[in-house]
Amino acid sequence: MNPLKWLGRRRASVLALLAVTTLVTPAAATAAPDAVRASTLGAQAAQSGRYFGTAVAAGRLGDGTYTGILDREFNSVTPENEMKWDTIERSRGSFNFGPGDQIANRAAARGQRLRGHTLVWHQQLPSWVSSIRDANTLRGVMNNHITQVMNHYKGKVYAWDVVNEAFADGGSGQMRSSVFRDVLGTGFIEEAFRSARSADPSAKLCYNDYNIENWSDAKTQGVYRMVRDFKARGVPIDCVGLQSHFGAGGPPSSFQTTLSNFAALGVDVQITELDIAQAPTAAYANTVRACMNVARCTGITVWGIRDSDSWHSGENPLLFDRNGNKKPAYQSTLTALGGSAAAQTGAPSPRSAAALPSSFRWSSSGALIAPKPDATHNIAGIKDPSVVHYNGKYHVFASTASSAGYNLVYLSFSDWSQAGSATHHYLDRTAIGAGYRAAPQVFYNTQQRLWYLVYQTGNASYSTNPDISNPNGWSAPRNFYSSMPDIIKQNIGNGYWVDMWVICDSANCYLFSSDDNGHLYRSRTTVGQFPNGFTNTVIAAQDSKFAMFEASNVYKVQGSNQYLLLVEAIGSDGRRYFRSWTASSLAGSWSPLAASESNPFAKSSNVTFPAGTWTRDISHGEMIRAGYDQTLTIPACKLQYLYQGKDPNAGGDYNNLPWRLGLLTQSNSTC
Ligand code: 9MR
Repeated sequence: MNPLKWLGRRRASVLALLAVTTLVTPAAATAAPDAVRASTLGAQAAQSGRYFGTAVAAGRLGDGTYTGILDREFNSVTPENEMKWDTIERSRGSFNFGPGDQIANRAAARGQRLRGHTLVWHQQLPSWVSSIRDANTLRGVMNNHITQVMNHYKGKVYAWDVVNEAFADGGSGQMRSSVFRDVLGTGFIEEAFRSARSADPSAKLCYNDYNIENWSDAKTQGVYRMVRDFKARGVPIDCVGLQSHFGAGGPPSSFQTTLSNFAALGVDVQITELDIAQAPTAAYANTVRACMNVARCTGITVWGIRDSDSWHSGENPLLFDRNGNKKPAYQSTLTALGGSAAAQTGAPSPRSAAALPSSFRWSSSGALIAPKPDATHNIAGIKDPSVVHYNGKYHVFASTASSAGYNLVYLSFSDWSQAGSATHHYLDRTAIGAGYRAAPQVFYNTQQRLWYLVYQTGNASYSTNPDISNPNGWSAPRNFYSSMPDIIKQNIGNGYWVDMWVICDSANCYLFSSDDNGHLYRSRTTVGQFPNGFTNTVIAAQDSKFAMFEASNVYKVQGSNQYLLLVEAIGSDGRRYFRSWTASSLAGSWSPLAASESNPFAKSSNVTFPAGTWTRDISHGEMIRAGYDQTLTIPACKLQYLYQGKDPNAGGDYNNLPWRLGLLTQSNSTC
C-alpha cells in the first residue's frame, strides 16, 4: 500500500535515477531457475510458454474416458470437423454454430485455448460453394463466411487456420486447383487473410498445410515464398501451421530447419495436426524437440486423443491407446517437453507436481467486505488484506484508511457469504496501538508456536499472539530493523518503504519490501534467529517505478519446488494490476510468468465480474493459502486471491478512496 504523503519525503539518490528495466538478482544473477517438472502435457508445455493441444470431436464429449484425458492433459483444443464450412454454412447464409459452440464453450470453461479450424478449404466444402463460377459471387461468399464465423467466435479463438491446404503436392510449388484458385485466382489467399484481420483483429491468422515439414520440398518452398511475400507486402499473417501427419519414420531431418526458417520470416509456427504411424517414441520426441528448439514454435496439437479417435486409427498413431492408457510415446513426448521422467507408462500420472500456468483468468466476486465505521473510527477504505484459513475460519487482517491515517482491523468468518456481516475489531484498541500501522501479513511460526502479524509503521514491524482468534492478544509493535537498510536509502528516491513480507524455507526467513520506486528488497535471517538478525539486504528484483510498484507477495507453490512472486504495478490506464514471476528458491532469480500488461497475473482485462464490474483496479491483496505457517504455501490449482478494488469513478484524496475487498477465483485452472 502506498500511504502517499504519510511517510514524508525520502532522500533521492543517484542510483534511483538510473533507468532500470530488467529484473536482476545481484546475489544470484547467473543462477537459472530449476525447471519445474509437471506430470501432464499441457502443464509441462506451459512451463516454456507453449500449449499442448488435441483435436476434439463433439460427438465424443459424452465419453468420460475421453473427456478425462482431454481435461487432464491438454490446454488447447482444435475442433476436428465442427468449424468446417460443410458444418457451419451447409446452405448459403444459414449458419449452424451448434457443434462448434459445444467445443468452444467447453474449452472456455476449462481455460483451454481454442484453435479455429478452418475457414477456407477446398474439402468439406458444400457443393453450393464449389459450383460457383462467378468471381464476384464467390468473393462475396468467401468473405461473408470468414466474417460471420470469426465474428461469432470473436474473443474465443486464439488462432484461426484461415486458409487450409491451398498448395499442390509434388514438384510444382504452386497452388493447387480449387474453386477458390480457379475462380478468384491465386490472390484469394491474400483476400481471405485481409478479411480475417478486419473481422477479428485480435486472433492470430495462420496458413495451415501438410507436407511442408521437409525444407527442400517444392511445396514447402512454395508456402515459404508466399509467407515471405505476405510479410514483405504487409498482408496480415501471424502463423504457419505445419500439420505434421508423419509416417513411422517421424519428422524429416530438416524439420527444425523448416520451423526456424518460417519463424525467421516473423511468424509463429505451430505443429497443428501431429500424428505418427505406430507412434514410435523417438519420432514423437524428435518432433517435440524440434519445436522446443525454436522460440517461435508456440504449440503442438495432436490430431486426436486415443488411437481409436484417429482419422487413421489403423495406424495407432496417437499418444493414448484405445483404453485411454498412456503409450510409450506419451512418456517420450512429456520428457521432450521437459517434463518428469518419473511418470509411469500406462499408469495414471501423479498430480502432485502440478505447476502454475503461464497465463491466468479469474472470476471476481462482488465487493465482499466494506468498512464498518463506528463512533471513533470514521473509515473510508478497507485495504491490504492478509488472510489465513485456520480452525474452520477465515481470519482476515486489513488496513483501515481515512483522512486521519492508517491502522489495522481484524475479522473472522467461516464462509465468504458471511464476510460482509463479520464484526470488525479495530486493532488500535489493542497493544498494537494507535498511529501509523498498515499492510498486515499474518502467519503462524511453527517453531515458536506463535502467530506473527507483520506490518509497516515507517519501519518494518511485527506483533505476536498465541491465539489468532483473540484480537486483544497481540503484543506491542517491535521493529525488524534498527533503521532503514542503507541499500534502501540509496535507491528509494521519492518513494515510500512499504509492504513488508516474511516467508521462510526450512533454513532461512526472508523479509521482502517495496519502495514505490521500482525495487523489491530482500533481507535474510535464519529460521532459528527469526525475528532477529535480518541483514544482507539486497535488491531482489527491479524494474521501472510503475512496473514494480508495491504490494509484493512471495509464496511457495505446493507440490513443486517453485516460488511465486507477485508485484502490483500501475498500468498504462492508471489502474492497478499484478505481475508474476517464479523462481526455484527464495533467493533465486525471478523469471517472468505472467508478467506483462497484455499477459498479466491479474488485471481487469483477465478478470470477469459475473456480479457486476465494481472495480477496474486489482490491487494489494493476498492468495488464499493451502496452509497457514511461515512457508506461505499456496495450492497450484484453483487459486483464489483476496484483493482490494474500488469504484472506478471514485477520486480525490488517496487516503479517502473507497477501497473494498473482493475475491478472485481462478477460472483457467487445468488441475
Ligand atoms: O480428422 C478429420 C476427419 O475426421 C475428417 O473426416 C477429414 C475430412 O477431410 O478431415 C480430417 O481432418 C483433416 C484436417 O481438417 C485437415 N488436415 C488433414 C486432416 C486429416 O485428414
